[in-house]
Amino acid sequence: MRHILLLAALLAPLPSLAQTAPVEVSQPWARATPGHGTTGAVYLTLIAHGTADTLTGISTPAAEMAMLHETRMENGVAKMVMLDGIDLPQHVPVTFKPGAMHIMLTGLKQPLKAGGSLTLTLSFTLAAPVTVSVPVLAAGSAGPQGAAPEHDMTKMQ
Ligand SMILES: [Cu+2]
Repeated sequence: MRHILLLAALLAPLPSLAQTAPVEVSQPWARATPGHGTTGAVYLTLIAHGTADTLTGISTPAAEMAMLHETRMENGVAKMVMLDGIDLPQHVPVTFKPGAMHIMLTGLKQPLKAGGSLTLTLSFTLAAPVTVSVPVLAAGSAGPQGAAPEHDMTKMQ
């Protein structure tokens, strides 16, 4: 009897030894690439539900390279800056969106077509990697469901 209880204990989840809670990936989307374009961008929102974490890498079978980029304005000129990692504060959504942080795909194996999708794997310092399916939206799209308003000034006090 004792060894059966021991086995049950071994099979039960061990919260104390488990990795930190998974990072939630919500509303991923990519913009359709015009023509035969080989460069694309993916946007999404991340929430670290465990401890604070860091997004350290991105990979996809759809492109040769996936990089973390941020578009910054410098002297009125939009510049893309490559980031090594992105800090994810605990429980605070971090949003990638057009004109700001984005995941840049270069060397796309085929153009991203609206209605299609691609698979993306995100790696973190602490949490286990997460693989998501990213729907491709029309080239002019601002995001899923028309995207949440970026800043609702009427609610800001
Ligand atoms: Cu970029």
